[in-house]
Amino acid sequence: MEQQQKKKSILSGIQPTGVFTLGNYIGAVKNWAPMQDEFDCAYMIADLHAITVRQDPKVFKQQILSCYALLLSCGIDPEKSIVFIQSQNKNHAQLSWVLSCYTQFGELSRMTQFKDKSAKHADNVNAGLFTYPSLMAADILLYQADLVPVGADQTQHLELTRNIANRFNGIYGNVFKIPEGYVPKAGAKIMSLADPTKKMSKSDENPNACILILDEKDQIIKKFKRAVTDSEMEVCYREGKDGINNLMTIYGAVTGKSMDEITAEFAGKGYGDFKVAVGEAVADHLRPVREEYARLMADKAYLESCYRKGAELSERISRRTLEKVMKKVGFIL
Ligand code: ATP
Ligand code: LTN
Repeated sequence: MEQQQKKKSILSGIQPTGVFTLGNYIGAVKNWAPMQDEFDCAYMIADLHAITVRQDPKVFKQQILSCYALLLSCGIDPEKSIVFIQSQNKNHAQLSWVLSCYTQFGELSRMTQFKDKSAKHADNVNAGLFTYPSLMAADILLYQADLVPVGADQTQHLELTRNIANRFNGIYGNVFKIPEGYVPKAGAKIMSLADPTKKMSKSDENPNACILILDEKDQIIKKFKRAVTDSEMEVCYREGKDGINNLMTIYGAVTGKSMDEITAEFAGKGYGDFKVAVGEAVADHLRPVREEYARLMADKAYLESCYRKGAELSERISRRTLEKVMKKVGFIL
């Protein structure tokens, strides 16, 4: 008899630091929904990670719920996947502590996200910001994830996760599955519309720098019209044309068109026409997300039932790994 193969497992997360940007969407969340049929998926709101930057309690609480609703609006189905809020499963914080004792100071010091964020928040370079990757390693390793779908900015954290897992396995035997990153070929790094050499980020102070996935159509078009490009006229993907390359990547991601097709479509047309077309395509693509979000936010009881179930399921699955780790290290269970 043919043996049934166990599905590969996936874990990924996103911080509830604001409405998702088009970067979060194209680089990460958009790719999560189609994986649900092929893999065993767990997706989480990384609220513990988010407090490495100071959050206002009232706003934060509201944002955690609204980001949870956004995940569902982007097609993550709580009937197919485990969709949970990180802080509601205490195993994450516990494994994170253990793993931080198997993570070297030197390794953490090399993380570019730590360097960037400590420069940006110079008045609050806290220990959590520094040990952030140990918590991320715990998130992933607790679920024995095979694949971790993320944007390009997270590959360094993933590499560190693999190193921590290998180090731990080297001492105690095969405890952790070694995860692979799953970074999209196109769109892994969507750039800021105001400065196309910088990544688009939720926490950018300039509202024109990023498209939020709940922005209205006219807002979206206005932001694209203002997007920084170059002084040439040709819509084509070429080194040095950061602004245009970024817009082409975005247009390709929401329409499925290749760079050659886009170049042909806009041959002889100016940047103005192209920018409006990108804005319209993005707004049309995001319309169902906006509509589903409004519907879900009007049904708080449903949302609560989903995250409660997610917390329970994630606790049950992750407990197995945590207990194994505790036993291996020598704790009394
Ligand atoms: P913050 O600005 O608060 O640091 P962020 O916008 O970088 O947040 P995260 O919650 O840290 O968002 O990231 C969620 C996911 O989105 C990660 O997989 C990350 O790699 C991806 N991502 C973030 N920004 C981009 C981007 N500009 N392009 C592609 N993927 C991105
Ligand atoms: N650090 C990630 C968010 C995150 C994550 C994870 C992603 C927290 N835990 C586990 C994948 C797997 C970020 O996007 N900044």
